[in-house]
Amino acid sequence: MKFIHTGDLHLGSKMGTRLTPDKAAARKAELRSTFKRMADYASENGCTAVLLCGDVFDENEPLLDDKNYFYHVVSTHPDVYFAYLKGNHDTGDHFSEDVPENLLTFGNDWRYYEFGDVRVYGTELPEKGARAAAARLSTDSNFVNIVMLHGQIGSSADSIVIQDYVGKGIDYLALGHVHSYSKGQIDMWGEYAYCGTPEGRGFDETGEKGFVLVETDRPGARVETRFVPFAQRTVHEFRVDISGTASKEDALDVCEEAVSGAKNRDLVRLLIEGATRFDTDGLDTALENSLGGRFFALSVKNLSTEEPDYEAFLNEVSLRGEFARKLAADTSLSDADKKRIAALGFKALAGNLIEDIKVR
Ligand SMILES: [Mn+2]
Repeated sequence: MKFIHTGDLHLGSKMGTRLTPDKAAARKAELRSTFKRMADYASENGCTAVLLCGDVFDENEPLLDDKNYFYHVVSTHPDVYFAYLKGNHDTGDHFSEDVPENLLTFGNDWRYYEFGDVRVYGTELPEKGARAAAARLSTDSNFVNIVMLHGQIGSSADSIVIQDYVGKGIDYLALGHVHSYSKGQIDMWGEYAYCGTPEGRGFDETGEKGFVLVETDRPGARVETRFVPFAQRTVHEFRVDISGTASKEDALDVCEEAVSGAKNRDLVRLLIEGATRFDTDGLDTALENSLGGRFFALSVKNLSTEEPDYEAFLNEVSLRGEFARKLAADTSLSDADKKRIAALGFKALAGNLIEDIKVR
């Protein structure tokens, strides 16, 4: 038997962080269609159920439009069950008047659904005292036991404490809440996993996104799981250290090279770091101009600092040389201060300080 483990869809998410309104709207639509594609996948691959581990909607009172979309997908895939456990973003009682027959829901105490030799358990954990729920769970070893929960793994009374689930006969603990895929072992029988969001919603939700395919009738294993990449676009974050570059043009090349692995359709955030001997003003704009058209969205942040090598000018017969010599001779200044002062001083001498002052 096959199950799709997903969650944290956050349907209705604004997607507005650093995306233009039209791109945010496009991503909203993609998020929806990824849910539909997942339902199609379940149908086409003979999955018994889609396990929705919370935060299906982004808001407690989702827009009617998002609700309708969700129910439409559920009711147009009658051959698949949708087991919907609420998370911390969709706690409101927003099930429609006539819930489709294939939509299975959970409540404040443990409930299970039986599919042949598989039982799928779940409960919606309270914000306070989530740990108490673990003690009330009992499973039947005659069944393959899948448990659904939404919450943060931790050690406090309000979190999911994995230790509490040891020896409970769980074959697979399907978790929602953390937006990236990860897995671990409960005990010698069972494993747990966070499925992550099916689509990165902003520049902070980086990496490969998809769902977990859970198979229960594999030879030699009660449960076999694998992460299936399924997102339409991937969000990347690249950190590039330009300390070793000799010029702005050089740094531009290094940055362009750093993002070359991202696909054209992806969302890319580029963080430029390090200390240079040259002024990097305008590097972010230059990159936005040269790469902006290539990606679905690009965000460049220049966090590098300029540390001019004033000592290189000590012998220069010029105003700059005089300035460097004065700086070098000043014993009241630390090395770091001298570099900072040099950065401003060289800029002033080159006539570029006015703009800097204006900005501040
Ligand atoms: Mn979430």
